[in-house]
Amino acid sequence: MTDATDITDTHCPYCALQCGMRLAPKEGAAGGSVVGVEVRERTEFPVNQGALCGKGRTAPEVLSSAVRLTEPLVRDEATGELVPASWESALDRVAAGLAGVRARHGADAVGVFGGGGLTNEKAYALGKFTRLVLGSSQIDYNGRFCMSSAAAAGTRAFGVDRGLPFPLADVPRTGCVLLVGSNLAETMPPALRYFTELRENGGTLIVVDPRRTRTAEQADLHLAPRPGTDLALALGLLHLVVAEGRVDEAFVAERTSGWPAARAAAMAHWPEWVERITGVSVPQLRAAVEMFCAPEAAMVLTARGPEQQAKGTDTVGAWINLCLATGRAGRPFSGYGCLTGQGNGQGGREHGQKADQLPGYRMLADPAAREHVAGVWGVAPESLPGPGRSAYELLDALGRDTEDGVRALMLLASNPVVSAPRAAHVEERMRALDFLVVCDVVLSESARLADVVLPVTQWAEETGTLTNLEGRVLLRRRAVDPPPGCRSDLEVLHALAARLGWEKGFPSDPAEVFDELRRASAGGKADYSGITYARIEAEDGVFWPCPEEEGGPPHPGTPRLFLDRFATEDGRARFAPVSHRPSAEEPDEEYPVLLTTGRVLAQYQSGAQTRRVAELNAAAPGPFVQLHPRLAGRLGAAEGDALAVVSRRGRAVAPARISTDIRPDTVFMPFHWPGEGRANSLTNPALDPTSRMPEFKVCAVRVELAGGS
Ligand SMILES: Nc1nc2c(c(=O)[nH]1)N[C@H]1C(S)=C(S)[C@@H](COP(=O)(O)OP(=O)(O)OC[C@H]3O[C@@H](n4cnc5c(=O)[nH]c(N)nc54)[C@H](O)[C@@H]3O)O[C@H]1N2
Ligand SMILES: Nc1nc2c(c(=O)[nH]1)N[C@H]1C(S)=C(S)[C@@H](COP(=O)(O)OP(=O)(O)OC[C@H]3O[C@@H](n4cnc5c(=O)[nH]c(N)nc54)[C@H](O)[C@@H]3O)O[C@H]1N2
Ligand code: SF4
Ligand SMILES: [Mo]
Repeated sequence: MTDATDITDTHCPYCALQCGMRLAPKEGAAGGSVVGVEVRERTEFPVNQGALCGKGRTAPEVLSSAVRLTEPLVRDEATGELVPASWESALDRVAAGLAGVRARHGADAVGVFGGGGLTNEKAYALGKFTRLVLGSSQIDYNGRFCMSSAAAAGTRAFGVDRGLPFPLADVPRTGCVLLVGSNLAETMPPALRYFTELRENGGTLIVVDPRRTRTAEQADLHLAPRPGTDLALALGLLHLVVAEGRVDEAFVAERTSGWPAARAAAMAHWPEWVERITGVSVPQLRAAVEMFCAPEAAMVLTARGPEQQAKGTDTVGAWINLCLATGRAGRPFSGYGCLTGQGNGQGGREHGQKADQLPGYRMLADPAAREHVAGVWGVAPESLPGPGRSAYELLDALGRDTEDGVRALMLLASNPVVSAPRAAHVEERMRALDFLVVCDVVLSESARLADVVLPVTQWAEETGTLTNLEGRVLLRRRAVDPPPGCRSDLEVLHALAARLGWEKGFPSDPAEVFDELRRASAGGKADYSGITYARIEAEDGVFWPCPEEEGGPPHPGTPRLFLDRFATEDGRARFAPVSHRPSAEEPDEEYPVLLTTGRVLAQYQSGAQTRRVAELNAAAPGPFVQLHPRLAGRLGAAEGDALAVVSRRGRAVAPARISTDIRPDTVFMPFHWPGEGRANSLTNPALDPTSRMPEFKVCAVRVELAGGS
């Protein structure tokens, strides 16, 4: 990396809050940092107002050549080792690898797996590359593991899916927030200020989480259901809303459809039954209903807790039903929102790397959508492949010796060896591939399995747009030069396209790609056509939809959705007639304990980036098993003892962390580490029938002393 010469305003590489930050040249080496750039506050950026968490503050350390890839690597056929190679020979090998598999097994034998951390430009180019250059339908991405259940439920209810339908700044102005399965004090720390401000304004916060987290500690009311029972909980609350006469009948009549069926379903779920299923007492249910219904406005926000379930779509639907029945949607300072996860978790799903989608949140199966996008791409609509497999199904099909097996994979911006459910199986499938190419900034656990590893540039070294959890499109600007051996993902796609016969159509300049993305998204649900880099910079981001207006003043963007009408055909929000069902795997004699998984403050995702930062490793050095003293007592386990957690998929070993902050019937493991303590060795790949989300948040396990401790 060469030193930054200017002060540049940009954004954090990590989560969906996309905190604004200022990068400046670092003066002298006295600070001991390994790179010549330092992070400064950017107080005028509205979302985080200068605040950053430790991950964002230390992000420049991952720019250092010391921890990253700086030259292509190819697998030496003789020794089996990854060895340095020139860009030209590495790219030739990738083109030959992909084309060879296609020639032998057909276009759908070549798969692509992307990531929600990719910029809009990259996600767009990747989807186009897969469908045109590879001619394959087999593309999906890690966002499927993230907010796909909320996306499916949001689309079903409102006709469009945007994380929050309002800016975060609306949170302190509502009366009550029901926060379901989000530990934002650890996963988006600067956002906590909005909830603190809410309470200072006299509003209330209800947190639903099986664990008493740092977020739950801030709540006026903490409900701690058994993992996997949020659907029953939401139905129980709706039952009480009806029984207590708190339905907003006028709102239901004017702005919704489907209430009778949803009402009937809720009435079949008695509070006493809900108490038995969830472990949340009837008085607590009543208290929650009172708190939620008393003020004039209220919000329900969900995150991965209720979403990463094999019934995540229905579960989110049930929470949306609660908003609709009480008139808490489509009105100022009221509504349902999903806290998205990755830096571009929102935009990453709008521009075509999802198996069933085309740019602008268009559906691949919709003839009009195909025609529009094919027009922008200059191809015949019939030449576009149809929808492909979802993320886990794609990973599960890798290396399969069948008609429809996927024999070659191009992997960008994800590390499934650590982060995919039933990870040992996924790792085995990846090893069985004929050809694997990985583009990454570091040698991740997944990159280690590749035939070719291409070292790419990252956040501060390149320009691109991202869409944060509010639907605000942001410009992350280049602040420093990349190491000479690295190329951007767009340059990689450009070079590969050229080798595979597409000299045109894959520019490596992000501004040029964005211009095409605008046209491709025009008229779609996520319409970006009125957004330009210049506008984003001038306005601290622009909220989609923002169509380009012919003549007249430019469209202002849409910070708040649904105030006049919902985005369904008839303008009404749709209730979902949902009923409770058990988790895919319930505890039994052999596997009597529930496992849930999630995050800790100092590590990010598979840890590929944050495990390379000393300060973060000191704060969160490794995996652990959080368990209640009562369960620990039964096992004879003391703090720090090595525990073996065993599920039908596999076994993981990590030290005990004993705490009354978790239910006695549940253990929690963070998923940031590979190896022996890998939580995903245990998780259940049971999929939600609609969103195809795996059940990361609940499976049955046995816990025992690992011995030798
Ligand atoms: N520090 C840090 N921050 C991150 C990330 C990271 O890896 N590290 N990743 C980013 C990304 S991509 C995402 S998606 C977000 C995720 O952000 P969050 O959703 O806040 O994170 P999780 O820890 O996965 O899950 C939240 C909570 O759900 C609870 N939970 C578990 N099972 C259930 C259940 O059945 N029902 C309910 N209601 N709750 C349950 C867990 O106890 C946990 O406290 O964070 C983003 N920010
Ligand atoms: N058990 C359990 N498992 C989970 C979850 C859970 O709650 N529990 N959560 C799931 C969720 S919500 C998510 S989002 C996934 C996330 O898990 P992953 O998909 O593995 O995400 P990351 O670890 O962020 O991987 C991103 C990779 O891309 C690289 N990278 C960074 N920037 C770029 C770039 O610009 N280009 C390219 N080519 N590469 C880049 C990074 O170095 C890293 O190796 O994990 C899922 N897995
Ligand atoms: S909260 Fe998210 S965006 Fe903000 S500094 Fe931390 S990781 Fe980066
Ligand atoms: Mo995520």
